[in-house]
Amino acid sequence: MAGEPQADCLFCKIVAGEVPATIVRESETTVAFRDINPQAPTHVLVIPKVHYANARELAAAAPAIAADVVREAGEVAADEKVDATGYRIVFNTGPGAGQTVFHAHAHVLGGRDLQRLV
Ligand code: IU
Repeated sequence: MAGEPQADCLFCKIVAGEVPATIVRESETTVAFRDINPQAPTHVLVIPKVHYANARELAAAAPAIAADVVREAGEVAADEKVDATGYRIVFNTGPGAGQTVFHAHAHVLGGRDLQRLV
């Protein structure tokens, strides 16, 4: 059921402590951990503890938790001291956008010159 842990979901397993991750922050509703394949000096994923396939489904079903994810992403940037120089929060949504893990997550990227995308 939507929102419930999925047996085949890697990020649900990280939330459950069944798969190791380098956790940098945790809140009642979110977990933030370092990406295993970092694309920038700071590359942290912020995920909701509840399972939704992407940011749109999360925001539709649990808008307060979607807001928690965005707030925690900003706190990660401050913790990592990239808030002054600038950072990017990315929600890849759908395979065509490069989404490979279908549990909503925000990438927090910083610590290098990030090219303007749009
Ligand atoms: P994407 O937006 O779905 O492509 O992001 C998934 C990210 O999850 C990607 O950057 C992976 O490097 C990252 N990741 C991870 O941090 N730990 C894992 O065990 C696996 C993927 I699998």
